[in-house]
Amino acid sequence: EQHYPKRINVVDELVDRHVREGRGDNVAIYFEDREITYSELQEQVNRLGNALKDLGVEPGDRVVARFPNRPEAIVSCLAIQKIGGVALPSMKLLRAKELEYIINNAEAAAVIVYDGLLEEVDNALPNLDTVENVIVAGRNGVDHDHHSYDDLVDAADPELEAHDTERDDLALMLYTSGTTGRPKGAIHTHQNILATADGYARYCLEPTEDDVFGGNPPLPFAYGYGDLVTFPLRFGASVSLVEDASPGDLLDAVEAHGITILASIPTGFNQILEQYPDGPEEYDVSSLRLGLSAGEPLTPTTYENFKSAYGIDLLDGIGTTEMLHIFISHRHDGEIDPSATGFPVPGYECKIIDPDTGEDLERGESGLLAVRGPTGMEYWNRPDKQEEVTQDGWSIPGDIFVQREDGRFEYKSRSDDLIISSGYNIPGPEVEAVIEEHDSVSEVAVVGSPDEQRGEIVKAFVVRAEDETDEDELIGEIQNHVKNTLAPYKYPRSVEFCESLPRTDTGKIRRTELREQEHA
Ligand code: 3SK
Repeated sequence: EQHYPKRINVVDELVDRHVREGRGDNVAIYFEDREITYSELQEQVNRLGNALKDLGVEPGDRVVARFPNRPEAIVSCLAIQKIGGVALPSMKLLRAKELEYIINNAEAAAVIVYDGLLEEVDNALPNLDTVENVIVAGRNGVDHDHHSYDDLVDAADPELEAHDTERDDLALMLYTSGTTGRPKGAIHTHQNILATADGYARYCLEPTEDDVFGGNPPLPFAYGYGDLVTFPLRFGASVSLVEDASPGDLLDAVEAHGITILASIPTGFNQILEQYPDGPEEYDVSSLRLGLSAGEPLTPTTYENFKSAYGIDLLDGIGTTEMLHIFISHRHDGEIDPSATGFPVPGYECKIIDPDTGEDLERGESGLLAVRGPTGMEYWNRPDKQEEVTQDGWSIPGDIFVQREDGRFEYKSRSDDLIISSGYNIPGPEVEAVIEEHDSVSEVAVVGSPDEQRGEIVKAFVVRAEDETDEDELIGEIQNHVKNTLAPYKYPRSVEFCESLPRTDTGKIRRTELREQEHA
């Protein structure tokens, strides 16, 4: 359990403390060929924080930071938090209409945006009710009549004391991309942010000052915010940022910056494997000690293939935007069983409850996962949702899990990914993991498709790997492979080939879109 003093500012803990304690010359951020030390980071944060104050940004104000994975994204979030504001990082793929909804819902006072992403902000601007200042960063020569980030920072005072915030003051707001409905703002306090590092990172990864975190989850994704902002800075380590990371860019950064902990989602690791199946000959990746995977369940196939080609474990974990980071995982030095997600992260309790009655279930029985710990589900201005997502102080993220006899939690599906066919409960992701093992399959998503006789049947959308197998023959092979691996009723009665799968900004498969398409 973590105990934080009542008055604490997360930026004092993540940046100022390192400078005070003599680590100012350590590298905090690697980006392209630049190295930004903790002292330099502190100065940039201070200058931007003072500039925001001069513009009238007050403690408690929400401020949007809209950037690709660049150093200004980190500086902006930290500057906002240091003056007591609430950072609202925004996904770069969001369009004007989506931005408009989020910014108005959050009643944001200002927007800091990278010039390459300005267009959608400008398109939304006429409909933004509360935004008083737009600050534009970047040197791409984009014409605008907003404040210039560089000019503001150059003119501002480099000294700034962290605002005297309380541990329960809001510091971060992340909108859930959600697969249905309007996005909701998940809210997090100064101590929630620290708790992700002092729980999951400290116990499962054991980082030291010598670690270099890197990878490609976007910073506005809670998973990316933890892996690429909170964790490196909490431990006085470094982060390597890569904009728009292809497998080659990522491996190049591993070599150039000496990344030790590489974070991605399963698709990211599969893309690396596809391009460099036997490990890369042209890059030296010997610095790597661990890979982190979340966002989608990691299949044993990807785990094994990555381990044999790259020699490192991929630590799977489950978290949510609302819980801020991972609450079930293995530990880097534990016995990793890739067919399970792992154990509750220290500080969290997890249990399985009956979806209908809410009663606790026994080990071995699958049901809804309930979680309790130092972070919890809470939304901005949505007290109505609170009852839906919590029960007696437990958060209910909406996942079906089983706790095995050995204590490990094994993911089954989202509660809405359960396919019910002829009375059988079939978790789509379980079938996906098996289909993915077939050599001719590159990606797969499984959903329920309506059926007169069975209620629903299992349907697989398959992106083929490059090979010559005849389509009908391949369908038969996939079906037989599932029948031979799982209970035969789980086999996909329907298989459709497609060019690509629909995904959210964070790379999750939009099964809802496929499901709705089937039910239309
Ligand atoms: O999707 C996940 O597993 C996840 C992990 C960490 C933080 C946030 C999310 C959504």
